[in-house]
Amino acid sequence: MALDPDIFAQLIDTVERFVKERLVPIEAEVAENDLIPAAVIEEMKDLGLFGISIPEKFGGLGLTNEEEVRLIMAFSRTSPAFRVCFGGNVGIGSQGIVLDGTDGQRDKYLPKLASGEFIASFALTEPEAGSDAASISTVARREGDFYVINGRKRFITNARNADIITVMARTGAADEKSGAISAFIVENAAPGLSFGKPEKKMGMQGTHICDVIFDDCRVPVENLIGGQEGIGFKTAMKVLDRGRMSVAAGSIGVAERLIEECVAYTKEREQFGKPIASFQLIQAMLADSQAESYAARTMVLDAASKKDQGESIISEAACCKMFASEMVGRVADRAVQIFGGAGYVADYPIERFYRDVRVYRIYEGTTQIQQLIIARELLKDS
Ligand code: COS
Repeated sequence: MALDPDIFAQLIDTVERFVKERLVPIEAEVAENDLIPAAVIEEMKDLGLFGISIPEKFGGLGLTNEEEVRLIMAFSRTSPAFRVCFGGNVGIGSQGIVLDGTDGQRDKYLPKLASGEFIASFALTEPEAGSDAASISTVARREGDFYVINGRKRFITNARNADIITVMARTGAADEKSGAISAFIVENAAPGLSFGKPEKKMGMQGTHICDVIFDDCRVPVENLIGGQEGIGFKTAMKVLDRGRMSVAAGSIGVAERLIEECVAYTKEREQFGKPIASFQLIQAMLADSQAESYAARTMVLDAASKKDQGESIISEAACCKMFASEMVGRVADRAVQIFGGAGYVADYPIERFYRDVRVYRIYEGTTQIQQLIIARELLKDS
């Protein structure tokens, strides 16, 4: 159920102030140190950000889809790295349990995820299985009251500091595709679990990704999500539908921030004796960015409200993820162009945002995978 509009407006106001006063001033420092200060993460917990998508009865805010994307847009007018702190708890790390978990799994994990006491991560991708997610080769073999997991996951965000990881593994035959995949909750203390080295990335400093290695890793049978083998691929796909809306909303927040930076810069920077904002070729770039960002905002709000009305939004979520992530790539590129040399050097935030947003077109399904999903939904027999 939607929050009281006044309470929701207050929440957005608080988030906007937190972003402006607390996060924007430390963006450069976070990127430089590749670390988000622990005190800032605690403040995010106090704001309730880790539990926005978790139902109230488990201690979360239980926001509607529309409220959630509005909040993420407001929060994302800063380095995208900050959203990653709670992104797993709100999206792909927790939603498997919210959507398909047993009552026992929900009772055990959701309150801790909602408060931020536990950090959640999501492990689907493997060295040989990226876009073709159904081809994963990590195996979970039942042995009495345990599953024994063997395999390797790749590029897993927040894996090292996660308390639980939602892991997709094969419980059926190797030649069977999606119907042979199950999802597990793996706690960080599970025997046989280890991590690769943190990868050096193009952007998003302050967030870390690494391999997750399962070497006869033993997981109790009660941690099989939904208590049923073979439904894990569908769980992962449903979780990704939701995650893709978050990526789209995040793209819009960053685009709006970049447009704001561009407007301020063009009014202040003078060439040929006047502010560059007075030149129509500059205005055209500002206008294109504004129109595209507004289009993305409108489509994300529409898709979220459809979801709140109980409609399936598989195609809409893919459209939003594809359009918004490509949009912010273009907006960031124009921002570099508008700032010129100042957009290429690290004294201004533009070059950092340009690198940060590049991953939006890749993770949680590449643009090309979103195209496949949209076309599949269009062409399937009704
Ligand atoms: N919600 C519910 N069920 C879904 C679904 C969704 N969004 N998407 C697919 N399914 C179901 C299908 O209906 C099908 O069910 P049946 O077997 O009962 O018919 C099953 O899942 C398999 O679907 P499909 O045949 O479409 O699977 P494919 O192997 O063709 O793969 C893509 C589909 C390419 C879309 C999938 O592999 C994908 O999303 N890849 C990208 C992975 C990704 O985003 N990785 C990022 C990792 S997290 S950073």
